[in-house]
Amino acid sequence: MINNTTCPYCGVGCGVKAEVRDRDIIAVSGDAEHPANFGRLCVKGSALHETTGAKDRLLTPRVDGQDASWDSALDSVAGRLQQIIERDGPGAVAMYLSGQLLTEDYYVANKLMKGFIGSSHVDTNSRLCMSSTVAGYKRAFGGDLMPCSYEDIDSAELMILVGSNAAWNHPILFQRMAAAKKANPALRVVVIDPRRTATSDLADLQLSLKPGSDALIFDLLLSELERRSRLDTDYIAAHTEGFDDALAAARASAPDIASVALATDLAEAELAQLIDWFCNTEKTLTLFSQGINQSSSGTDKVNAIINCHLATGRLGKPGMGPFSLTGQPNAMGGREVGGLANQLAAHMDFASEANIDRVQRFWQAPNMARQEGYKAVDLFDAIERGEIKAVWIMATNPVVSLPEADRVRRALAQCELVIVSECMAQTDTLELAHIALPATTWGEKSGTVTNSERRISRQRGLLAAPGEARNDWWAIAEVAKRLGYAAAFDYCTPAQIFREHAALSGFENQGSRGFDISGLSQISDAEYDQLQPIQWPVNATNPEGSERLFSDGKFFTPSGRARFLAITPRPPVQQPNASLPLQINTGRIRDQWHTMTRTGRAARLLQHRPEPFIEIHPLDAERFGIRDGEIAELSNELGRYVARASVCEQQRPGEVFIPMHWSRQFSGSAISGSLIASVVDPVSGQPEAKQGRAAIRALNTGWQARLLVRNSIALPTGYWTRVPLEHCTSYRLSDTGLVDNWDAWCRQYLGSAPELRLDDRHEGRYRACGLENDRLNWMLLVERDNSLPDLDWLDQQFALDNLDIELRRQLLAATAAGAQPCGAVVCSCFQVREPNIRAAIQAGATSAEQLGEQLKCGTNCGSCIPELKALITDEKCAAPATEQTTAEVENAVEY
Ligand SMILES: Nc1nc2c(c(=O)[nH]1)N[C@H]1C(S)=C(S)[C@@H](COP(=O)(O)OP(=O)(O)OC[C@H]3O[C@@H](n4cnc5c(=O)[nH]c(N)nc54)[C@H](O)[C@@H]3O)O[C@H]1N2
Ligand SMILES: Nc1nc2c(c(=O)[nH]1)N[C@H]1C(S)=C(S)[C@@H](COP(=O)(O)OP(=O)(O)OC[C@H]3O[C@@H](n4cnc5c(=O)[nH]c(N)nc54)[C@H](O)[C@@H]3O)O[C@H]1N2
Ligand code: SF4
Ligand SMILES: [Mo]
Repeated sequence: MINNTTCPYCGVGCGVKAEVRDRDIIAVSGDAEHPANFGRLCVKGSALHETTGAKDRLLTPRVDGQDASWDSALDSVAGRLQQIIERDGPGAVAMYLSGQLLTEDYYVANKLMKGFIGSSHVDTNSRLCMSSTVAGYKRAFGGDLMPCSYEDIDSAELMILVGSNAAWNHPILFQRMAAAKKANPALRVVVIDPRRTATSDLADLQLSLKPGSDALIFDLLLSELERRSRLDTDYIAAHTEGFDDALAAARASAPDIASVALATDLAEAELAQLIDWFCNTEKTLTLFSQGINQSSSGTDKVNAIINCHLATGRLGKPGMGPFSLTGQPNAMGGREVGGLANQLAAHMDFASEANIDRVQRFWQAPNMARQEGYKAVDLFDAIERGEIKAVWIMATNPVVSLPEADRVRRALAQCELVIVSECMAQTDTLELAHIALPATTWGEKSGTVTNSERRISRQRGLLAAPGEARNDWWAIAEVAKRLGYAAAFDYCTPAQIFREHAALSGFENQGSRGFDISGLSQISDAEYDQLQPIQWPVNATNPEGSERLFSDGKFFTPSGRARFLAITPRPPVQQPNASLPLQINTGRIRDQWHTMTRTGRAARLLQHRPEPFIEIHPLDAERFGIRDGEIAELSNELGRYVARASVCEQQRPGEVFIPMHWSRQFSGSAISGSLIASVVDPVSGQPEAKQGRAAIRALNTGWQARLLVRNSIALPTGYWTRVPLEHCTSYRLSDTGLVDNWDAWCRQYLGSAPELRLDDRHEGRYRACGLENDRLNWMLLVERDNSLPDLDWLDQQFALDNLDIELRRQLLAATAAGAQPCGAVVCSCFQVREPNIRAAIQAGATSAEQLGEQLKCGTNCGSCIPELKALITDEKCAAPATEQTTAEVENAVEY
């Protein structure tokens, strides 16, 4: 049977068709009718069916390390919470939620905490993600209201991507941008990012600015708009307030192009080009994401962007507007229910008594929280101080994703009561739980999510929950009942919760709040089941939803006018200095999702970037003695991060880029948050995760090895990183010092002496296999170079019951007959590797299209196309001036 549902990864919110057979999702494809993706899926979405099922799942509740029944686990949660509330008051209890919960889960959690337990210490990982945007929109528009629609991409004439690597992080939207550019060659694309990324591939203009200096550019744009008489003075007069102050501030901080060029490290000509395009292009879309938000002045940056759109009246119309690309599948839904500690519910906050009173009456709440709670960083500080005694963490992994990750770990380790609702069996945070509650996840749970363009879509439960896994909303409601609030939490279905949420959005609204889905508050269970993707608001005025907000020039501020904000740009707080000379930039890679708890299980998603890395500029590599491919350590007063150095020119000298994904489950010390200080934006509380600082040193390892094992092992000290394969687990190991006796090493760490071995000291090569009943149990390959046989082939050998002589010989030989050449997978959809692509280029392919025709790479989701193009350029540069002979080409592709 084929069912419609929604992808649980990024905020693009693609519609998915899932084919269910024998209680399993056997295939997924894009939903051709879904307006977010029209049938396309990126590689993460395409691999969804590979990450479902009971393997590696948390399957039973656990209390104090022991398996427990749900009944007793829920009794423990309620009993221990009650005890703490009675002893220390409701303020001693907190919840830490996630933009990956469904709206229904989120609504129930928020209601329990803010209305019934009476604590507003409910925050969410959206604090680390979108909170500066929320604050910026609220300041400008009087509500957290993102005005645009994906279809604006189709008609835009200038797209400015600021702090967004959409090619990797919003791939399907990026494909839409690429298609728009193809259809309209006049469309200009500007990428503002200190780093060159896959997104830069689409750029007509790349501004590799000094980290954190974005607001200066937008202040400059504002003052230049005025200087060149390109303001929409009618719009400013009719629909806005605060323009004069904003202009004065912009002029003061960005007096002219020359001074801004100096402060942002950009060329005057580059800025002049941007100004020229911005001044002269009505249909301008500014798309921004974490390069703007994750900053100690993120809110101001958001407003600096919005100022330019207000000054030109460029919002509320097709093809234009300040467009925040949300990260998580339901970041938007969390904002709608009020999941942040400074929100109350349904876009009401604690600022007005009338709102608090309104929500209290709607919920019939006995213990209404009356003021804002702690934002994420403050919340974990309060846990560390012992002020908060109990925290319930749901669908997020804070000991990896929060700044000062090591301190967060210590704080949780000493917290009196840590409850973790999680779907996977092993996560860094789950290890610290007193009570673990197994949650259903994608494919099993039902509810709604809202994507970046305010479009509400259904996720549908298609599979039976494995083991004892239960829906998060159910677990919260059960705890609420045990705390004595049965009547208010008597939910049987997500539809019931959704109707209540929709009703609250319309409750005494009368046009005062932009978030209004009261048009959905009466839908029947059947209509909820069939709900088609729809953009809010959905109410009497917009029964079919609405693509765009503010078309009428009316805003939700007290005056009904949009507000300009006077912005004085501030540099990042974490500035490199003599002892911590490098600026650290952190972010995402194409095939992994956050802390890898799910995407880290799909072997094919770990082949593009199988290891944590440090991207460093050649000049810095030379300065600090770092060699490409060697293990290096970044460190500062907060912690350390150890990974493989990748010397490349994408980032500016003095800056390094590290991925945010690796946790202790996948590598020894590669948590980026360990290096990031808890510096936050004063308005939004969002941490400055994009600008850390550290020192670097080469670890000068004595050996490097790959280890494949059937069963898990206790790892030696030193560097390690793990890739789960189908039949075994693969590790890369490395350490300082030399091992004299590898046989003894195998006995110590792998539990048995090698049965097959090749010890070629001269070549620096040692290969050994441990067998059990003719089956491969482990294999260790210590090599000086990286000329290993293909991992897939090695993995297959673990599936065999009987290793014949020929295979044993091949295992020890340098190359294996059945093995593909090694090399990173560039196209994950079709598993096309770099050596094959290079070979095709050397054989004559000159475009990504030709490569696609020959190898299929880039023909599904397209997110590897920028890399295909980069390889073509790279090969062109590497090619000798004369024509290569066939033999030379063949030589070049021998691996
Ligand atoms: N593959 C994949 N996709 C994802 C996710 C994932 O984990 N994996 N996560 C999702 C989530 S939750 C989110 S929030 C989004 C995030 O999506 P993005 O915001 O696109 O992701 P990041 O890689 O964190 O950061 C974007 C860029 O900001 C740049 N940057 C750093 N400092 C500055 C600066 O000072 N100014 C400017 N202009 N740019 C700067 C970085 O170099 C980086 O290229 O992605 C979503 N999509
Ligand atoms: N240094 C640095 N740090 C960052 C960032 C950065 O760019 N740099 N980005 C920040 C951003 S934007 C974000 S969004 C965060 C993300 O950081 P996290 O939210 O910590 O990351 P996830 O790995 O998505 O964590 C989600 C957890 O929920 C579990 N889960 C999945 N589905 C369900 C479910 O239905 N129910 C329950 N109960 N559990 C479920 C998953 O297995 C996983 O353990 O990281 C932030 N931290
Ligand atoms: S772009 Fe990829 S990860 Fe994002 S929703 Fe679509 S399929 Fe999922
Ligand atoms: Mo995010």
